[in-house]
Amino acid sequence: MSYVDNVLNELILKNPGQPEFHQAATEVLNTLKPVIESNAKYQKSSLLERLVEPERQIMFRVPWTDDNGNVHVNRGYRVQFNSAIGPFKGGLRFHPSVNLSIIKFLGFEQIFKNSLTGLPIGGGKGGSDFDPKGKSDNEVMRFCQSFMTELYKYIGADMDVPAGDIGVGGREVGYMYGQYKRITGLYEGVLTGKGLTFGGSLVRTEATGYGLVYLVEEMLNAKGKSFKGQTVVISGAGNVAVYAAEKAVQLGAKVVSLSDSTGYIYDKDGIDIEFVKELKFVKRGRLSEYTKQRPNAEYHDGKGVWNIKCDIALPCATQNELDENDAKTLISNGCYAVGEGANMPSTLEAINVFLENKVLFAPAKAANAGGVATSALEMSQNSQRLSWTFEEVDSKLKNIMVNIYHNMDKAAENYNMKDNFVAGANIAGFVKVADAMIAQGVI
Ligand code: NDP
Ligand code: 2IT
Repeated sequence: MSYVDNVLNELILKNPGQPEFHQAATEVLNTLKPVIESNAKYQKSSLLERLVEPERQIMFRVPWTDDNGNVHVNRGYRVQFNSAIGPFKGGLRFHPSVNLSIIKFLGFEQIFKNSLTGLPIGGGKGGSDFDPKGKSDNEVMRFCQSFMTELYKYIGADMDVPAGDIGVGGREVGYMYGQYKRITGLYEGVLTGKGLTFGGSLVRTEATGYGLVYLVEEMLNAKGKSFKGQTVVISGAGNVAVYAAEKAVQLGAKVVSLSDSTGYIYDKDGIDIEFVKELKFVKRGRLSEYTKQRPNAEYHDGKGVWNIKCDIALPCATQNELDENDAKTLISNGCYAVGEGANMPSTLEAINVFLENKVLFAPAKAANAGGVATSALEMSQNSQRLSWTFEEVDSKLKNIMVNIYHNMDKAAENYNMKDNFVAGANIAGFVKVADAMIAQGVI
């Protein structure tokens, strides 16, 4: 049995009941085989065994009181996966589905994604099974304060810098930042995605969606194509989905769908993005209300967004939202390019279908790295005690995404896997972290 297979078997035995973590590790380690097999130093230093074991995993009680005086208890997590190339960095997810498996898969992927940005950030992730849906602002604030009252012990501007993810946006980051500052007395860049009046960076809100479209545009350009005139299907209706839609439209595409966990909308004339922003980010409403504004659009309950005919698909909701059958349906409807805005949205089987059918496939670690890259730019601005202009941050973001595309393209080609960007991204992200770990000794 090969070294990689051995490590994967051990990982599955040692981490029972963590299917998402198994899935993420299987995808990465399998694509690393050619690198591992041609470089004895990795096996010799048990590099993979070290890489798949988080440096530290923190789980804690988060008690909070609702508006009626009832006490609730949620579970908080922070998995500090790898700090070889910089302080732990990665988002916090608040969603009822959060468990250790989900946080570990996200933290593991974050290592390679952060390495791909070219910036000095390690990998981590955290969150809670708290459900912000239907909670008042005061309830969300009390939850965030309780969460930070425990988490503050383990984070810091040069140690671990959390940010947003599903269910965590500007409001939640603001409440957590206030509590961190109150407890520690430190006014430091300990969180990113902050409000613009207290250390936040311009473009951070838009960064993941914009970055996704910048990277996919570069991938399309390399094949003599572009977003211009193309029909785009997007899933999700949150931070990533909405700003991906906005940038795709700016580049001349027509975006005909968005979705949430209850259903999806199809607007053949092109989604009214300003209306969706107001509906989702200000009123915190549901997508089903979209047809009130646009009576000619359709709202459908349930899944099914991948049945809509398109040229380009951008899954931007959540893990495993696009399976093998969805991949086949997309291809039979003429879809030739996919860019993953969400983390691990495609199942392993779906990825294989895309690769076998020569679909241009930009994997999450590369395609959605613009959010965390801009977070790292926010950290730089905080250290400098300066704020850069929108144009300055946006042009840095674009540059980073273009470089990521070319680095993953080159890495795939170097190992005779041209256009397999899954392998290219994993290899390019891995080598830098692995070599830093070796240089730093047995850590
Ligand atoms: P938001 O909370 O802003 O939006 C999430 C969207 O996805 C909502 O429309 C939500 O619908 C939908 N969704 C969430 N969970 C499910 C589910 N189980 N089934 C179906 N739909 C679901 O999160 P983001 O936009 O920030 O995150 C979306 C994805 O992008 C995630 O995978 C995240 O990890 C990834 N990502 C985010 C980055 C960021 O900077 N924010 C950076 C890189 C990746 P509903 O409202 O009904 O729950
Ligand atoms: O998955 C991700 O990269 C994020 N949720 C963003 C993390 C960050 O630190 O900005």
